[in-house]
Amino acid sequence: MERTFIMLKPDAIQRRLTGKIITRLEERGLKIVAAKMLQITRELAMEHYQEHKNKPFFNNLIDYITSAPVLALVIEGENSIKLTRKIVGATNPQEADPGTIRGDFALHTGRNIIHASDSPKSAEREIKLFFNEDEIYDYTMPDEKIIYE
Ligand code: YYY
Ligand code: MG
Repeated sequence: MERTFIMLKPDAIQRRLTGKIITRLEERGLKIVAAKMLQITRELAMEHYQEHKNKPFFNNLIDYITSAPVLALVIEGENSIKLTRKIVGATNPQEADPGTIRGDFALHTGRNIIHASDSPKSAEREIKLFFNEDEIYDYTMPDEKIIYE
């Protein structure tokens, strides 16, 4: 089983979309193994988005992501990193397919409501940045034997 890092950004919380977004991940068969609401510090935001530090949108991105609380989650399931990126949709919501989270709920790249790790390396790094090992739960769901072949 693979773990990935998801974050519902401030606009997702402000627009009361938390339940709808989490439902999409759960209904697909993915499992929540950690969850935390927090208002990100500028320091953590800059660390999380370090790969973009020289991009023109970096300051706006940091302002936005630190502006109000977010919901950080660790999601587990087979191939969860790629699968979650597909469920989330393209970075620019105007290019995201209908049926994806961004394609159904967002309009602007700078307000694209959700983050999802893009590779195993980022997932590992981002999970560590937001969660201690003892905040991540190892448990089984009774329907796992039905969902997986
Ligand atoms: O991984 P993903 O969130 O889909 O996109 P990234 O290319 O990693 O960019 C991170 C984040 O930065 C994006 O979700 C919105 C913001 N951003 C932006 O505001 N303007 C851009 N041109 C590109 C990205
Ligand atoms: Mg990214």
